[in-house]
Amino acid sequence: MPDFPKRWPATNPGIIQLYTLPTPNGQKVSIMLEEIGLPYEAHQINIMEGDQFDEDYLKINPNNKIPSIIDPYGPNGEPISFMESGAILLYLAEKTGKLLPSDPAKRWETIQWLFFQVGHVGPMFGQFGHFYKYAADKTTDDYGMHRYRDESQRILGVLEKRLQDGRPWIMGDDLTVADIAIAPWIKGLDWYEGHDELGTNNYPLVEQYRGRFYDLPSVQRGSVVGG
Ligand SMILES: N[C@@H](CCC(=O)N[C@@H](CS)C(=O)NCC(=O)O)C(=O)O
Repeated sequence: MPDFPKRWPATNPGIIQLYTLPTPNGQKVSIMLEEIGLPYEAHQINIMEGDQFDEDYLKINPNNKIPSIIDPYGPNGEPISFMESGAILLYLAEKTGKLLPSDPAKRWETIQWLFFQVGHVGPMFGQFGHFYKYAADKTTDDYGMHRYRDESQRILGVLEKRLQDGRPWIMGDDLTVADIAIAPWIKGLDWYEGHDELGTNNYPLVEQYRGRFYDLPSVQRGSVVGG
């Protein structure tokens, strides 16, 4: 059995252990687990209280962030633990053969959109939220907020264009890890209360996409895990 962080003991050490909080990055993994139907046990890592710096937790997530997982039965039946939600989604998709197309071209296209979220959507929306809401009283200079607002708008435009042919999901008719990664970040914009500043009503297809995603029962269950 792997070394579980002592502060968060596993009740059922034979199933996947998830360390999380229902932020967009956290939701990505809990929604994935609900959608693919793998049994798991969730532990709340309260990043406002500094849980992410716990010495044992740093062994599975040296970057002190949520989410992380431990799979007691990883490759070759050996335990594996790791960080980075995009990597976790790919791992779980490969483990179960779900939410990642088997056709190579489609598979790589899906991975491309997953990386688009990891490299652009998350970091840019997150920085917009920081400057617009959380650090609004820390600077009188609008430069940072405007830079990340403009970049977030550009990204919303890319997604709007992708959905223009009427496809329900990023890859077409089938839900994939790309949606599991992207949609929680669209939903996450609510927290920043910056819809007017971003002009999100200029991206109606993205808004409908988000609604479609959060109507799924697996998403409703997964999006509150760790709260
Ligand atoms: N690229 C990482 C980002 C994870 C991340 O930024 N997590 C945030 C919450 S959404 C966090 O744990 N912050 C705690 C901290 O910065 O100390 C992933 O996708 O897993």
